[in-house]
Order: sequence, then structure tokens, then C-alpha cells
Amino acid sequence: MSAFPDVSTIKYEGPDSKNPLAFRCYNQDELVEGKPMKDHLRFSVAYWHTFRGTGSDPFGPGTMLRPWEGPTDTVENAMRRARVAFEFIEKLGAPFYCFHDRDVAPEGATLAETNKNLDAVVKVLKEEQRRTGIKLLWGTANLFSNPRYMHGAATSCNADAFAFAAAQVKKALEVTKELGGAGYVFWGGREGYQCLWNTDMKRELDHLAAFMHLAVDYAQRIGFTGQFYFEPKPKEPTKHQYDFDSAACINFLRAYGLAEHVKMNIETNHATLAGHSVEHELDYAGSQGFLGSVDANTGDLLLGWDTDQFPTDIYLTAKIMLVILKYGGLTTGGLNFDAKVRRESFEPIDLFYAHIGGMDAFAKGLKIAAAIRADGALAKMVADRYASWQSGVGAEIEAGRHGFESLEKYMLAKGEAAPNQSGRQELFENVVNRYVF
Ligand code: XUL
Ligand code: CO
Repeated sequence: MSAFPDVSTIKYEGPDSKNPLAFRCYNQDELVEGKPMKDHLRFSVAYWHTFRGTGSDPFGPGTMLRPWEGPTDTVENAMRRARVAFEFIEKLGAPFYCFHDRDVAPEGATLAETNKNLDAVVKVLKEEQRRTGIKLLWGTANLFSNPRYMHGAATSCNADAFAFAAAQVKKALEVTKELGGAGYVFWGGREGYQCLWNTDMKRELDHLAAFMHLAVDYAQRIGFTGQFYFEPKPKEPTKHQYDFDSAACINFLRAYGLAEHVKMNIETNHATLAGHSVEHELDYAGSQGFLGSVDANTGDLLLGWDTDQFPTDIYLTAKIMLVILKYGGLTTGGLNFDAKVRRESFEPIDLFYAHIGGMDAFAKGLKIAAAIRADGALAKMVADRYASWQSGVGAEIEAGRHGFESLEKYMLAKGEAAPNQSGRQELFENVVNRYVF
């Protein structure tokens, strides 16, 4: 039984298409910089929003119409849902998906029962992966919904919460390996605090690092070779999340000896919550050698929380793709739509519109970014701005040939620094627009 009988495989129809169930820009095999679009973009569907999102908010219950959902969350229901998920992803033409353990299977009364439930659904996921060729981009464990994690998981004051989380991640790693997952994500969940009076911060940070080391060690023991990622988010649910932004996460990974094992998974709406832009977060991670994967979504300029909307702004996608191309493209990572349809968009067909819009916006962003790079005008303007470092004292400083004494001598002889030149921000912005319209 088809869950989407009125939808056939979504095809590329070109920029003039008015068909709402077609791509206008995403043409998966079209070459950009010599590589098919699908390999640049590596789109992934987020199981939790797309198949578990109910549309509930703090003011009311769910609104989503999902005819395949039974009245209770049984294993049978979860197995049926998994088949629906793959029908959706296959028709959409996304090559990957991502999940948390608890998205795909319901918790039982005990850990053993929960693991059994998960195994039953993982069997279906494996079958469906084999049938469709769709792959797992990354797996993760939900260490934040169950009340046992009210104080956090790895950073909980309750040692048993740490132990339960360890058992849960052990299983999640096994399952991710079983499904051939290309990665595994640590998102902090409740790893942070609300009030410093009742918090031993140093101890909690040490525990978080110890937990990640245990995960890395176990992955090595079972031969899971996927890439680990750390996903920054500055707040929500706690007031102070330990994984605030790229800079904080990278410092944490370096300080605790995890840098060689873990890269970053950067999410647009998390970047904006941190007071950054996503391109800042990506460039910071890339500049430090930590660019891994992207949770593709967007926030709302007028709302200060994690609205997780589908990205449709081509300036946003062009900026993201420009940074990704600059650092050599996505390898193990992808563009995972960690995004949800609005509470008012309650029909199944809205899931297609949402993903098609996001995929088209990223395809257009990729083309704009590639055009900027092919033309080279922008790169030349940036290079010109730093021309003083190409020769003379600039080149000597970069080559490590100066100390404070020699620089003082140089400046005493010269008397005053060379005059500054205009930053030309407005011109730069206009040049970018040459590739947009
Ligand atoms: C929460 C969030 C998570 C992670 C995975 O804001 O982004 O869904 O991506 O746990
Ligand atoms: Co995310």
C-alpha cells in the first residue's frame, strides 16, 4: 500500500516548470565543477522531523495528518512507518537519511526491551536501504527526551544517567554500523546547565569528554569507521549549552584530546542562536580543519528560537555552498534537512513541497557559488585587499622572519604605516549580486 499514491518520483523539469512536484534547479546528475550535483549536496532527510514531527507546540497538541500512524506507538506501527519513510525518500530522490534511536523505535519498559524494539525496526530499515539504495548519513542517540535525562546525560549529576546513556550510545553505534552509517553525531541535548549555583561545571565538562572518549573507543573496538561529529547549539533546552558554537566545540575537542576523532556538524539555526551566521560557523570550522557535515535549515529573523524551517533563501544557500566548496566539498558529511514543516502545513504532501524547495534552493546556491568561483572576480578582490602580505614586510612576517625588535626597526625607519584602503563592502555585495541576478 502506497502512502503517497498521488506522487510519483520527483523529476527535474527545469527553471520554467510550474509543476509543484518537480525540481526547477536540482538536476542530480548535472555536473558542477566536474562533479554531479547529488555528490556535492548529499541531501539527507531527518527522520525525527519528517516522520515523527506532530506539529505540537507549547500551546497545543499535534496537527499533522499522517494516515499511516496507528493510535499507539507500537513496534508494528514503527515498522510500517519505516516503509512509508523509504517510499517518501525514494520518491523525493534524496540519497541519505539520518535518525535518532528513539525516532525509529519506541522505548520499552527496560533497556533490554528497548534494544529489542530497536533491533526489530532496524531490520526493516536495512531491508529498505537494500531495496532502494538509500544510505544512512549518520545515526545518533536521543539523550534528552526521557525524564531520566532531566539533568543531562553525560553531564548529569546522576551517575546512573551517565551509565544509561553509555549503554544507549553503545547500542546506537552498533546499529549505525549495522546500517553502514557514514557518521555518528553528538548533539548536546541537555548537556549544559540552568543555574551555576547548583552546578559543578568542571566536573560536567570532564564527564562529557570522558563520555565521548568511551564512544570513540567502543567504535574502534567494533570496527565502526564512520566519522564522529559534534553539533554546536548555544542554548535550548538549557540556558548554557557546553557546545555553544564552532569555536567552543573545537576548543573542547582539542583540550580533551578528541580533535583527531571528531569533526563539526553545523546547523544554520543554531549558528544564528549563537549570534553568528552559518557561513561564519562553517568557515571557522573549515579554517581549523573541522568541517564535517551540515544540518540544513533556517530560523526566522523575527523569532529568537530554534524554528527549524526549511531553507529557501538562495543567498543563504549560496553562502553555505561557497564555504563548502572552498574547503574541498563534503566528503563523509551531507546536507541534512533538520527542518520541519509548519504546524499549519499538516498534509503529507507538504513534506514533499518542503523538501523540494530546500533541495532546489541548495542546487541554486551551489550553481551561484560555482559561478562566483569560476569567474574569480570576488577572489581577486579579496586577494587584492591582502596584497600587502604578498611581498615586503608582510611576506617576511608570514615566513616567520621577524620579531618585535626587527618590526620596531622597520617602523622606526618608515615613520608611519602605509595608508589603509577602502574595504569596499558595498562593492563586494554588488559583485556577489552579479551571480544572483
Ligand atoms: C536539535 C538538533 C538535533 C540534532 C540531533 O536542535 O538539531 O536534532 O541535530 O540530535
Ligand atoms: Co541538528
